[in-house]
Amino acid sequence: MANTATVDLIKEKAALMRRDVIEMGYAAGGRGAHFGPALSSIEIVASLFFGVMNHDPKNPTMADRDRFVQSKGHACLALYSALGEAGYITEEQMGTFKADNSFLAGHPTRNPQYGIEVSSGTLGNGFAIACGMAKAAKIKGEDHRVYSLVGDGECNEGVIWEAAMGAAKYQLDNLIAIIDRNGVQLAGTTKDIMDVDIEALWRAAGWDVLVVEDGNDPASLLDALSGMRDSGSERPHVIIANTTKGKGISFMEGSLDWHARPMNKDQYEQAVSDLENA
Ligand SMILES: Cc1ncc(C[n+]2csc(CCOP(=O)(O)OP(=O)(O)O)c2C)c(N)n1
Repeated sequence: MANTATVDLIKEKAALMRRDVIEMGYAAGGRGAHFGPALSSIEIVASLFFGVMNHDPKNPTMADRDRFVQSKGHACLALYSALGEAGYITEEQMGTFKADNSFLAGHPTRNPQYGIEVSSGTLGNGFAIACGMAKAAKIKGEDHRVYSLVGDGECNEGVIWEAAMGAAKYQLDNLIAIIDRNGVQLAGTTKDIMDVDIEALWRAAGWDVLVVEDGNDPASLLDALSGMRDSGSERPHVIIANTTKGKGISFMEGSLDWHARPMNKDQYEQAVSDLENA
């Protein structure tokens, strides 16, 4: 059972991160932001940064740190908000999201000094890099884990399966993928676009598979993440977390309209009110 104090901390951080996502995305003005994809994954990212991973914002490149690879890079606001709340980046830096010359671009750009391990945004590639990082850790005898956040739509990419089969072949038990199964992609639902049984596919690729029924619930996520981490299995691990796209904002939840777009003042005020009344 997850530790209550840790669950409370993750809930507190998740609430702050949701507010950060809205503030950063609204400040980006007409450039817009991927609100829905970031909001579905907040509890997953918060659980990793504030409950599971071995990392130190004061020593961001320490050799034995666990690595977080956000393969669904378009949801970078979830990562940036965690980096802000953990102390890797300042509030002032967060305010530069998508501004010219900012290192906080619309998709993550590798910058380990600030906790950004991998450039991502081309779906599938971040996960493949995560597999390579886990293999490299094995070769070098390093004792850390690699966590990779993957979209359910992203599982339509061929590179995912090539990399997943390789990870199983090389027994990368230091690799944990988390699928943010929010059921909505860019232009349709995952069911409409490619109706496949991803649980069966991951099993067939040779991975240990665990489904989390409520992937926006920190206690369930913590149990799954620590269970997978400590399972003793030689296979790589995947957690399929059922989430809600746009979680926490009334007019975004489950909506196809809020994959990515600018937010106007009325919408911003409604979003802030939703979070304040949550
Ligand atoms: C290789 C590639 N093809 C297409 C895109 C455009 N694209 C960006 S996000 C997205 C949908 C991703 O859906 P999903 O993985 O379910 O993530 P969600 O937005 O639901 O979190 C697409 C098709 C891309 N970034 N990379």
